[in-house]
Amino acid sequence: MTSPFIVSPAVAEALADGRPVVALESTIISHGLPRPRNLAAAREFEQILLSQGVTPATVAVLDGIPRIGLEADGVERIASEDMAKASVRDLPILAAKGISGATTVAATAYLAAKAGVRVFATGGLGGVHRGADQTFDESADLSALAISPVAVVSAGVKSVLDIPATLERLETLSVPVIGYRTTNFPSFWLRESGHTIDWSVDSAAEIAAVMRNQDALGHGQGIVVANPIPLEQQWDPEEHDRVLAQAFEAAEAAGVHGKAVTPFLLGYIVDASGGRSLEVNLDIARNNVRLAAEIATAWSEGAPVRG
Ligand code: PSU
Ligand code: MN
Repeated sequence: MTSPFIVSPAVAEALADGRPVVALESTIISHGLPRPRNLAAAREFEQILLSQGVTPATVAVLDGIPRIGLEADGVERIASEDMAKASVRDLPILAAKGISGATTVAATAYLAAKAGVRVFATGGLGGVHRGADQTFDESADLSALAISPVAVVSAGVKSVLDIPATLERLETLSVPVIGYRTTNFPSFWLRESGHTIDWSVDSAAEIAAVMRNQDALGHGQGIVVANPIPLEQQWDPEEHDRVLAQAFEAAEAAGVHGKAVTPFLLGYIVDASGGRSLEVNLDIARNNVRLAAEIATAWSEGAPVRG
């Protein structure tokens, strides 16, 4: 059988030469950012990597075929077409039907790892939803990281989710959670969620050393690298708290339940913040892309197993 996915020539050459590569997800472009800002953002994330000497590997499913690394037209397609949101379990279905999909953190991490790309930048991770004790709504991002050896740089999870439950599930799944220069797990728009994690690192090289030791131990999990947004770029905490409280009240008043709650809240938050949450969202993603580039560079330089 031929390969079930296509690695772009630029990514394949970089991997073969041992040069740094960073994977980028497409759901954030297709579903997480409004048009036309999303196309500009997709191009900008790739450009940031290139300017740091790193090959971008934006991941998406085009006409059924998972792609690790897109050409310019592929980037345009994820930004302009109405694509399915594709998690790991959707990949074989999209393949059989020959249709396109924007990959979530779960599917991006899974495909990146299969292709040998070991570092991935995103904005926020999916996690355990509030009320999951009733709905069982927990993102497959968590279970995918349990089987995908990729270091994922994110700014934690949005406070619309259940952050302590998300951290508990990552513990159960044996996925290391490492704060970049912090032990306070970030809550996406804010530097600190108030929930502490056990470990922090001070440098990209240290994360590469953790990856190497994880491999040496035969541990096939990913790593969550929690990278808080710089203080001067974070959303004003008072406005954040006020808008989130309003959003939860509005969801209650509108009688929104179950899986509809999160999209409702996120849509409400963007509108009620007058676009401010969106600008912070973009700064978060840029910041994560830059750190991922440093980690991929350290990884490609081949640090010794013991750091
Ligand atoms: N969190 C964000 N922005 C996003 C997502 C999560 O702050 O765009 C996207 C990511 O692609 C993530 C997905 O993988 O949502 C998780 O969706 P679900 O909860 O349906 O698994
Ligand atoms: Mn879900």
